[in-house]
Amino acid sequence: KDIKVIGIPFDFGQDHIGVRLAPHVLREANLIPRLQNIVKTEDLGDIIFPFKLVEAKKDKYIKHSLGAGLGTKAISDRLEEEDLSKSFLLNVGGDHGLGLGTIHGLLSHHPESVVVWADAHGDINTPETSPSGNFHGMPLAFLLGLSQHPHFGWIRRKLLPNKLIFFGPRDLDEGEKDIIARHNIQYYSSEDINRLGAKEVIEMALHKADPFGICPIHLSFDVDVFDQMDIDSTGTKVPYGPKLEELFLMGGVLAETGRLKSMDLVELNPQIGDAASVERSIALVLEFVEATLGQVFHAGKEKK
Ligand code: DIR
Ligand code: MN
Ligand code: MN
Ligand code: MN
Repeated sequence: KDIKVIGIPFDFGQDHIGVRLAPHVLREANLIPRLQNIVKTEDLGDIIFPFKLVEAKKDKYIKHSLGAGLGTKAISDRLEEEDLSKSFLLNVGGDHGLGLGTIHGLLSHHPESVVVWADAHGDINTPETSPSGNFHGMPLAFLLGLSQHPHFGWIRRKLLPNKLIFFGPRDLDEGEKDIIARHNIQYYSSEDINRLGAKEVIEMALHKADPFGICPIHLSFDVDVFDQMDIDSTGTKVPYGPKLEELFLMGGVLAETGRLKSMDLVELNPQIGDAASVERSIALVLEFVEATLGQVFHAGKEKK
């Protein structure tokens, strides 16, 4: 078992280009050596998006729709061809729009995956319900097959709504609330988590999504799930997040299952905040990854 890290400087999902720098700054902050301390780690480099400049005009409903469509397809294709049978995959974004690509690609390896979407937001707007037109608020609508768009005609796999778990949302748009209710998607707000405890919440959620405890788990971690007091360097901060220790506990419980296979780390933007808060944000993100992956490999060792 080892770790593979791939940088995904995807920024078509929103308007702050700083998110594309996150893979670089995290490597500068010793992401790879810190993972090496846990287990053998291979850096696969970055996925390159060479078509940044081809899109000039804005789509009626999705900003940068051509970049978002081609970019997520490139991500999915890249992950599909990667040998992941013996590896934990860490996808370092980039904005959360990339989750369509990573999860679509991962579904080719593990079609029955459970996805834990840790986020202050729902990211399940359709182009019609989106108040912003930002694609990073829509990837789940495409993954669940609730949206069609010419630039996303390549999508051929679906995540089932009962395999999706929202952890920590507290800023949902009206259309998103409808979609979540209509599809009966498991939803645990930061209030639920602080009241019931992260361990209880995530164990209950996993049991409902996968009663036999056999499905691989993917964690799609938007750093804005942290309370805005804990993280400054991200584009859409929201107050009243889960406590820090509850989020670390969630990562730990997923790791302890022995089935956590992959993780997206998205929306860190080193162009937001002053130097000190950028440094603090990077440190927190690294600490979370290190703690969670440390437990993935620790738990694995004990089982063997
Ligand atoms: C909002 C914000 N729901 C939208 N979404 C964000 O634009 O669709 N997701 N910031 O991370
Ligand atoms: Mn913006
Ligand atoms: Mn998100
Ligand atoms: Mn978010």
